[in-house]
Amino acid sequence: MAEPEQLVVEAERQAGAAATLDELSAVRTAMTGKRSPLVAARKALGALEPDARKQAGQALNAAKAAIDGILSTREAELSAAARAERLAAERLDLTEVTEQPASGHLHVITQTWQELEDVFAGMGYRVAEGPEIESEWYNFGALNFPLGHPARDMYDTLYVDYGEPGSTLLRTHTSPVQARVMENQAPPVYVVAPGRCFRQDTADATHMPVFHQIEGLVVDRDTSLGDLAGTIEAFTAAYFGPGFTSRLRPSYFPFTEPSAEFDIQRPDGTWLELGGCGMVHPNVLEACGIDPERWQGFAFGFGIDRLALIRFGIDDLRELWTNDLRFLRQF
Ligand code: FA5
Repeated sequence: MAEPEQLVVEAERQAGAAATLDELSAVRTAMTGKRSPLVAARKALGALEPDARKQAGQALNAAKAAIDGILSTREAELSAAARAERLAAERLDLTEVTEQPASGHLHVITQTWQELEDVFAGMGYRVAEGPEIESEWYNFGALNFPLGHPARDMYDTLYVDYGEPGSTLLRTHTSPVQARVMENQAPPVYVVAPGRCFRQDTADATHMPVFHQIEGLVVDRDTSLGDLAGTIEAFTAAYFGPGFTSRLRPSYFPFTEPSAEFDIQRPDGTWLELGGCGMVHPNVLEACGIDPERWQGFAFGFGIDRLALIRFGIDDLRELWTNDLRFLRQF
């Protein structure tokens, strides 16, 4: 029969060799179960003399305790290893990114629009908004275009099939926001109104049927054409930086008198027409409930899309609408 010490050594060997908890469980059955040498040795004790039985019994008890200790130590080791393995398998690292997701950015026109708002906010202007679907009154009537006046033909208007024929349209410029602001705000007024405009224009390098303008309106006491020219120049320097300058050329708009077109000169010396401007016509002030004897104003409106062309050195407006990512990613 195996000596108790030998059983302990054997248990140690087998427990050490067990690589999993299942294997260890088999070792436990073999070493301490009903058919184990330990149990067999205990059964055989009855045949011994009392003294020898006592001695052998104590040796078996000590061996059993040692074997139980070995098994539970090994069980703890294997449980820890199994747990570590499970954690590793279930690990989900939410911060681990193997491939950078594509991140977008604002479109050139949106960037330009926001930068313009910033420049004018820095000059003390508030931002105003108006509807894209406008009434004939705000787009033309309030702006001193009499019904049937040929100046209305300057704007290739897109009419909306709503209400009286010709009463509702897609605004052809941001100037109707001038009238809406003056109706609702007592002077002094310093606002800019960026927004989308629509005309029946054929798309080419400098025209699109849908485009963007930013309108500026100032109504205050003793406002002069000099203030208007100074404002355009201050804006040109603030937005484009040194090397750029501006000029006004006489022009005609029904809602301003005198009226001018303004151009920007690029560092290479070339000029590009950017927009229109002028002193707000007394009829417009009156139509909006402002006394032209007490208040004067100036207004300007220019194309945001054309501005983006100058600013980013793009040579064709249509590029901005192709949604070709290879083009758009450059800005
Ligand atoms: C106007 O629209 C006037 N409302 C501007 C104004 C405001 C004058 C306040 C006086 C006082 P005009 O039609 O010239 O003016 O257009 C102004 C600018 O809008 C143009 O110089 C151009 O930069 C831009 N623009 C006009 N039509 C288009 C188009 N089809 N595509 C792109 N930009 C355009």
